Amino acid sequence: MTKVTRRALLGTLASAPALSVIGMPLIARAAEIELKYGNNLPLGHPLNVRAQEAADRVKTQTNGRVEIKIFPNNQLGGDTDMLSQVRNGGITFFTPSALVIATLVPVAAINAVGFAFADYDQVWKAMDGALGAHVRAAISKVNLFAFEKVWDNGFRQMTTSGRPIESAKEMAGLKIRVPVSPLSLSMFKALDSAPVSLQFSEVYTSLQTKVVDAQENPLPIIQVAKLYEMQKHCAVSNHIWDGFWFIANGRTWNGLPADVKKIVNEAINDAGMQQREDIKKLNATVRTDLESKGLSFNKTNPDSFRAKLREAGFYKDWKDRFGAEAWGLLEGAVGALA
Ligand code: X2X
Repeated sequence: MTKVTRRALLGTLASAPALSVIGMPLIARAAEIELKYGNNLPLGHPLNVRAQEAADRVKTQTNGRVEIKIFPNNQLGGDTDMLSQVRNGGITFFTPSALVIATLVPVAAINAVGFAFADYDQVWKAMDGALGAHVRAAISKVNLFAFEKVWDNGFRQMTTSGRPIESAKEMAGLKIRVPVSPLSLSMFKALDSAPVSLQFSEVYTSLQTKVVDAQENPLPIIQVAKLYEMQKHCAVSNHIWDGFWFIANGRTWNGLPADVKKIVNEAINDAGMQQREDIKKLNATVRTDLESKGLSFNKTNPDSFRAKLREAGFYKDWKDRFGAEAWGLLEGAVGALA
């Protein structure tokens, strides 16, 4: 029998019909460049749906040269683990929430200052404008590349297994899970709660085992991660607007050929814009769905929360921590805060 090189064999198989006579499925050519992307959300979340579309588009537009492999739902570890992996190049892409990347780039939490944004118009103007640019520049200083368009997590709401929260006074002593985020801890302490920082991978179990009684997240997350199964009440507080920065390891990113970078950049940013639209549409229906699953909703009194935060020195403290420049950009977008 003549010797067949592996390349020739693959060539033969690739030109054969999908199910060849010898019964082997078509073997696709392996991509030259394989890039791993890890995230903390279940597959059904728009972030994963649109990221997969971006990955497919990249594969097509590079004629199969570049493959982005997605590892959703904390498959590669929790938020803190993935943040170190994207720093050391173990993975190329990660989408940390602004709250979480702030453990590394403190100013990135600026969009999460309590009760800063009134609505999405203010959010996108700021994040697609000077405030977002300021944060991306800070991210680049730790050798990470941040894509221009921040993806939407949403306005965060509080859920509890015990009594409902209507005003700031019900926050006293509340055992509430918050992300691994100095700003979230500080804010819930200022509200007299007992916040516990946990990675998202641990939230469902921590509610189930009653390590905590409450948590706070945008409604699409409460829906997709089934957190409603462990909670009774949802307080519509809109206390933080949160987004996901799509980031890349700086070395890997800079080492990619220019044409590949351009294709990936456009695919990711376009997908991000579509993901924002998905969340917008979801926001119109998600409450009714969660109500049908047994979660009861109530309004809150935002002024009581703001007053409590002001009294506790929260705004003054974070103005000092973020610095005058960043704070000025935030206030430029939302008006005076402290
Ligand atoms: O961990 C959370 O609560 C989540 C999913 O919103 C973030 O990634 C910050």
